[in-house]
Amino acid sequence: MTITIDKRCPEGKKKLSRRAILKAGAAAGIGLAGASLAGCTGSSSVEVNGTETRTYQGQQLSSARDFRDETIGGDRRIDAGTYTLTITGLVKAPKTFSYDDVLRFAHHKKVVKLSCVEGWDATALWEGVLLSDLLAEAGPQPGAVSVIISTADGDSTSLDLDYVVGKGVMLAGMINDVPLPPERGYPFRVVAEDKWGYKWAKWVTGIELSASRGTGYWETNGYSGNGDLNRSFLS
Ligand SMILES: Nc1nc2c(c(=O)[nH]1)N[C@H]1C(S)=C(S)[C@@H](COP(=O)(O)O)O[C@H]1N2
Ligand SMILES: [Mo]
Repeated sequence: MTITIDKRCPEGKKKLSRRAILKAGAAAGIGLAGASLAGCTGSSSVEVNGTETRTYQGQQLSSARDFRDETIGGDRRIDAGTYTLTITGLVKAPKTFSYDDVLRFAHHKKVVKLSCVEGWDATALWEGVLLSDLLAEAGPQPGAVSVIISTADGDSTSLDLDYVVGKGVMLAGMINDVPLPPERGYPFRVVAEDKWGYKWAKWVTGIELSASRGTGYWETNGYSGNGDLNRSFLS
């Protein structure tokens, strides 16, 4: 799979001041010295391919450019032609899907708001496939309770299997009727409705069913494991 790092955005601006992030960056071999942040969070740098829908069923939508970039280690650019999504762990038959394989599953559309712990939110129309449909193809085994999602920037997060199935959590490839810009998670990101933004994994490359919750970057740095929006995000 071909993945490149957008060097314009080595780290989220605010997060540069956080010691924990600096440590994580160092561990991941991401050099920060002298990194220029110019053009990183600027909306003009986000290339939108097509004309965005900005109202849907009477609801006003944010633009794909209105989101702030909250990425810990720089945006990733993934080539759809070599992209793979693996489904592993407590499943009867592990799977590897190509970009086209994922798109063959039934499409769903929904307006959902993303809220970040940094104090901003954005509402968009998301289109994608259901994580539960992908998992059904692999066949969850008894004992699987958690869905651990890994991403091309080397991070992971987890969502309870009950929540993923019950809520109809999507792996979205479109925002406002245009393909996700790389900054928004192309080719696929999680739409974790009712969860804080750090659960909305971008650049998803792996899904693992597990008997216990996984902890990714945000969860190891003090954010709650369930990420429920109606509760404090601090663990
Ligand atoms: N792979 C990956 N996904 C990620 C993040 C990240 O650093 N890496 N940041 C998360 C956080 S904290 C938020 S608030 C949202 C922000 O979405 P956006 O970057 O599309 O604005 O993405 C989430 N998904
Ligand atoms: Mo966030």
